[in-house]
Amino acid sequence: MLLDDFNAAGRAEAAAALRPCLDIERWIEEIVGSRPFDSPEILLQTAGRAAEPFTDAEVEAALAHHPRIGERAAGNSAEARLSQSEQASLGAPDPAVAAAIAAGNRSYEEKFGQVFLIRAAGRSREEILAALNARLAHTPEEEQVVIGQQLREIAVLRLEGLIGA
Ligand code: 2AL
Repeated sequence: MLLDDFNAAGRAEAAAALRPCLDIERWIEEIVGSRPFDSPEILLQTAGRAAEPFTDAEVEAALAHHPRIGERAAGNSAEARLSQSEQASLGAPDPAVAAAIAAGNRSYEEKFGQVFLIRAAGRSREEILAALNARLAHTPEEEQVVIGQQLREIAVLRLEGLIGA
């Protein structure tokens, strides 16, 4: 979808285009209502700041859409395909690193009661493992801030892909 089409689309169509990037209604509404955007850069800047900060409930609902690192999103929805391509960008896993990430995912979920989320695109599996281990030392409050940032980074990258920026 080109920026001109996104600017001209009806509210429902524009919202539907944004939802696979990040399923937080307040975020979607703020962006849809801020149209028209003069450039892709301004759209991406707006998306990176919209609805800041997310509430805990918004984060929890948005997290439910993300498969664990190392696991494939089920189905063929736009969102599942985006996740599959982000995780594919990590390349073939070294078995030891994959096992360490799986163990780290379990420790993370035991400690924080939610899935470990990180913007995968642009990172190696080793970098993800290092981040996972570092984040395991966080308090829940610190982690909530990081998760909000990661959701935004994933959303902005997906949006960049969507409008071909
Ligand atoms: C993901 C995912 O599916 N794509 C991405 O960037 N991060 N999942 C995750 N648990 O971090």
